[in-house]
Amino acid sequence: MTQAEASARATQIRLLLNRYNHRYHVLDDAEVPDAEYDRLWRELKELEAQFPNIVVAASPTQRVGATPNITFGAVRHQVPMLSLENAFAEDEVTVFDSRVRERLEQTGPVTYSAEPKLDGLAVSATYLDGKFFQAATRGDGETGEDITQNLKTLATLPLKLKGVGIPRILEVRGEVFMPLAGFALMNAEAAARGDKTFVNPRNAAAGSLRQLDARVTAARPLDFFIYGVGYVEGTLPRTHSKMLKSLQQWGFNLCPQIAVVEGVDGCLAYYRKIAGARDSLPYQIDGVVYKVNDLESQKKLGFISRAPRWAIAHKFAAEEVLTRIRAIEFQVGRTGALTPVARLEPAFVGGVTVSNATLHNMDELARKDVRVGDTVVVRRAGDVIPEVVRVLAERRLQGALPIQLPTQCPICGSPVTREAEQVVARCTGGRLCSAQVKGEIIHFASRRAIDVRGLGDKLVEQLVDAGLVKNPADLFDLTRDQLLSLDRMGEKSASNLLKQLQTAKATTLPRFLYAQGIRDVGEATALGLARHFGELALLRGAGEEEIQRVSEVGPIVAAHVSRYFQNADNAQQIDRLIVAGFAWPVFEKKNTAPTGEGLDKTFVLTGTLTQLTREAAAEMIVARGGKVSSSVSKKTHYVVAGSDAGSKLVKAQALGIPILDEAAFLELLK
Ligand code: I6G
Repeated sequence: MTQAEASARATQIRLLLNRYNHRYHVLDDAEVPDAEYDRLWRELKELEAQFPNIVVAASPTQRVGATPNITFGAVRHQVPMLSLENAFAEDEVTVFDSRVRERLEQTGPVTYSAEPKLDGLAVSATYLDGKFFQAATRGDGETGEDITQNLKTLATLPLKLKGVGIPRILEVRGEVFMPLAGFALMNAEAAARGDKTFVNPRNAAAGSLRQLDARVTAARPLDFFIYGVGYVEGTLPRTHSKMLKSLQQWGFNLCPQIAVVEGVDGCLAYYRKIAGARDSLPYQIDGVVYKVNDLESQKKLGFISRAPRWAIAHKFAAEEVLTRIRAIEFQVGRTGALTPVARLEPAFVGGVTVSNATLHNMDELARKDVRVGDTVVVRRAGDVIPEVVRVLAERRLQGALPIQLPTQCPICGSPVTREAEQVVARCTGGRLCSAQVKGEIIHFASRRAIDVRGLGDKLVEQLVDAGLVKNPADLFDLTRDQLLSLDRMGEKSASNLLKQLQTAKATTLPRFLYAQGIRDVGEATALGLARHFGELALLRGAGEEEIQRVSEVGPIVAAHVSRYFQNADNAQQIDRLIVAGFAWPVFEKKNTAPTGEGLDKTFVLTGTLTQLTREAAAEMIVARGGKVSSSVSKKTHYVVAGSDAGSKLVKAQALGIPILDEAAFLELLK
């Protein structure tokens, strides 16, 4: 790259960063995910490092935040409010630690204070002779906005400090944030009134602090954790951790997860611990911060451009990033349902590289109006399936057209239907559609169904594409030679698979029923059917009316079940499976209806259950006339919380919704 090219690119990035900064800091309405901002910032820093002549004083890399808004009075910071260098990979933390040790000429491990990095707003608060005097936002690092009246309304901000040794002038710095529970409650109330809700707790905190009427701020659930000091006249302890202790004794609130750690290994172990606890913390964090604990060493290390050399923010992998839509395709599932899927330019998000994201269904696709070539925000948090959050409409290419539902199945060419009022569009090809056949076999062999170990999705695809298998029963006619004819299938794998197919024949009646993939018959319904009829033959001969007596089954599911067993193809398949050797222990018949009451209620399931899967629990609720919702609101009657329950549990607690553990839930269903 030439200097002219670098200069042009740098100008372009600066314009973008200034715009994003204004949207984020002044309008509290981020245009792009934080990761996109960080990426551009790093690119600019690298360009400026490579071509020092292109650096300009107004570059965002030479400033800390946004130019402050003039709505509020200006406060000049006596000591600039700096930002932190970011590290995203462990290697970068190792490099940071090596540099610290090199500059301090220290061979042994350095002691660090490790702290969560809250996702809020950096604020400074000044005390004169122990009395609260003034507060300001960070602004551009040199000058912030005067938010004295608003900060004063925070219940956890001490107006008068207590204890001994309080410096004559003390400026503390920290993060104002909105705890998740308060955020949930505030948004639930806003939604109930029909008011606009906040996108996330950070925006809510920023919006709440920048109110012209301090009474509005007072009504908002804000909190303030102190993480350091700015201008001080007086003496302080000799380490950061002891200084924090003093601040706590004088009346300030500290983040409870702060810890002192030894060396880079201590830092990384702390990072992993906090990352693991992240979803159960009552506030949002976006990483952790390591600070050299000894204040004299901090002084020796000093600053580089606009950040201290003695601290670094170790950020979590971004959960939202920008990428582009390469194509939108339709996947066909085992019931023929068409799911639009976005093919993406690969993006690193939530710690993994993602190249596909679900668009759920046509309604969702239309609502988000995703088109080929669009720049989109993609999100992946925890183990959740990656999804397209929104389109950056201003970046849409000319001529990009809305996506239409195909009229023919993209796999088999059969017509696609979509019943009135239904969100799901379906291929009408049935077993003529290879996608449905593959889906049916994958479901049949899956862990919770027949559980054929070693028969993965790829192998099923190979078997169907090679014409060796057209339905689940064909699996049991496979020969060793047929398997060996497949690509990358060796002697050992073939004989293992044949063995596994043999073993799988010893099953249970509920599993066998669930494995048939009857529409709307999940594990809980299969269990209900098995309990009621006890024997497969009785179920096969039963009419709709008898099937409806099963407590888990309503008229629609009864019709699906009865139709399934009357279908000649299905009947033949079941006969073949039984001839092949499928067998199960006699199932104890239990015709009594469940006595659970009050199940016409709305449930939210969260966390990991041990005795049953979340899907099975959901089905049991639906079968008893209840509803399952994916989000907690005032309309939720119960939240069923397994282990590692996260923000939904927090929200339920905030809204005062009854919380059931697994045992209490099963008791309710009895
Ligand atoms: O922006 C920040 C967030 C958290 C910080 C910070 C912090 O400590 C937990 N610490 C410093 C020293 C600075 N910014 C400059």
